[in-house]
Amino acid sequence: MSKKTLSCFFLALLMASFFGCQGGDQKIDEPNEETRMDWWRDARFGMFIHWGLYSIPAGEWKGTTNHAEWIRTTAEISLEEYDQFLDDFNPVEFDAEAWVKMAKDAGMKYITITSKHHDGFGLYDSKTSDFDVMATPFKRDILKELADACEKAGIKLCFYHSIMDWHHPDYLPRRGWEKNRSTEGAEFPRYVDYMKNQLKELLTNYGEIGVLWFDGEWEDTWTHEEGVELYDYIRSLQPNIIINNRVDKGRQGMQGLTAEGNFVGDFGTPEQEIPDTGLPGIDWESCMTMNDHWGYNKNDDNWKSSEELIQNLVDIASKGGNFLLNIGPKADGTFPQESIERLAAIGNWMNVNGASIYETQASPFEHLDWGRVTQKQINGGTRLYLHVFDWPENGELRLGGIRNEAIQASLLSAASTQLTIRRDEDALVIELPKISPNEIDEVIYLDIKGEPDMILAPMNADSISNH
Ligand code: FHN
Repeated sequence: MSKKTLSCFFLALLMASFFGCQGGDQKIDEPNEETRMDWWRDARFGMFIHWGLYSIPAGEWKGTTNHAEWIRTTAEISLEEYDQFLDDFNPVEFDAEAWVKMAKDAGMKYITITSKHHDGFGLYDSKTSDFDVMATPFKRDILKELADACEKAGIKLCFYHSIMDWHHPDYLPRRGWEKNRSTEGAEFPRYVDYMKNQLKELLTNYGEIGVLWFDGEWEDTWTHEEGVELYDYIRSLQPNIIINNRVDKGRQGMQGLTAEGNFVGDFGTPEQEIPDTGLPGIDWESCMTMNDHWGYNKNDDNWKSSEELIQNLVDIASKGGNFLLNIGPKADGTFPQESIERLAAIGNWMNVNGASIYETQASPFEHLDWGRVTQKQINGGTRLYLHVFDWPENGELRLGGIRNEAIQASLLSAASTQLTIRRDEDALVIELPKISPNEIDEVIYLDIKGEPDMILAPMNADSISNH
C-alpha cells in the first residue's frame, strides 16, 4: 500500500472517530466503534432509574392515580404548583451504595439514571440551574454519591438526560394546556446552550460516564442538525462515551430503531418491546419497566414475574441486544419491595448462568420451540448456551439444522455431569435428566467444533424469526 493511500487511510480513521459516525444505528465494522462499544456489548444488562420530584405524588393527583414521571403534564399541574414539590423532596433513606449493590447483585453491569427528566429537575448540584436537588431540604448531590458508589463497585454510571424540558423558560413549545405561560422572550437556542452547560457539568464532575441516554427528542423544535452537533459536542467532552439514538431524529416510534439515513447515535432503543428477530450488525438496547410505569406509582401492582424478566433478558441476549431494566424508587429513597425481590431473583439466576449472557453473541438458530440460544467463541470452536424454557417431556433436546460435530455438553448448573449427545440426521440430540433443575430457564452448554455451520430451513413466512 503506497505511502499516500496509507496516510489517506489514517486520515479517514481520524475523521470517523472525531466526527462520530453517521447514518442509522452503528454498523459493527467501524474500527473505533469496536473498542468503544466493547464493554457495553459484553455487559448486556443494566439498571434504568427514573427518580425525581414526581416520585413524591407517587402517581396520584386529586384522586387520579395513573400518573408517574409525566404527572406535571398528565395532571396539568402548573409550573408554580409543581415547583412546590421542591420543599418536599427529602429522601433520607437514600443509600447510593445499597442501590449499586442491588444492581450488581442482580448481575447488572451499568446504571442509567435520570440526571434530568422532562420536568426539568436536576438530580445533582448544578451551577447553571436552581431547579435541582440543592434547592430541596435534601441538599445532597445524588449523582455524586452514586458516581462514588459505582466507582467503588466497578459498575459503569450512565446518565439519562431529557432534551424536552417543561421547566426552562426558553424551552419551546409550551404544553398545549399551559395557556398562562407566555412564550414572550423565549429563545430555544438559549435553551440549547443551557442544556449543553448542564451536560458539561455532568461530563466533567462525575468521572467517566459510560452512556449518555438522551430522550424527549420528538418535538419539532429539536432538529437533526442539533442532534449531530450535540453528538459531536458530547464526544468532544468524553470521547469514549456511548450515545443513544435519541440524540437525533432517526428513531422510528417505540420500536426504537433508527431509520436509514444520515442519523447519529450508537445504538437503537426499543422501548417496552423486544424485536422479533436478531438484528445482525446493529447495536440495540431494549428498555423496560417492571410494572406499567417508569416513575414510582404506588397504585401500580401490575408487576411482571421474575420468570418473565429473566426470560426477557435471555430472549434479548439471544437476539444480540442489551436489556435495560427499570426501577422507579420511592420518594424516601428506597426501592419498591417488589423491585427488590425481582432483582434478587434475577441475581440468583445470574449467579449460576451469567456466563450464558455476558460477552455472548446472538443465536445462529432461526427458531427453537423449547427456548433460546446464545453463543460464545471458545478455543477452536463455539460454546452454545441452550436456554431451555420448556423441558422436553421425552428428555431429549433436539437441536435441528446444524452440521457441526459436537464435543461435549453439560448443565451449566452442574458442569461436572457430561450429557450424552447423538446425531440424528440434521440434528444434534442431547439426553437430559427427566426433570428440569430450573423451570424458568435451565441452561445447557454444548461445545461444537468450529463456527456454527447451519442448515438454513427453506425460507417461509413464519421461519423469519430468530430464536
Ligand atoms: O417520555 C419518556 C418516558 O417518561 C420514559 O422516560 C421513557 C423511557 O424510555 N422514554 C420516554 C417515552 O418514550
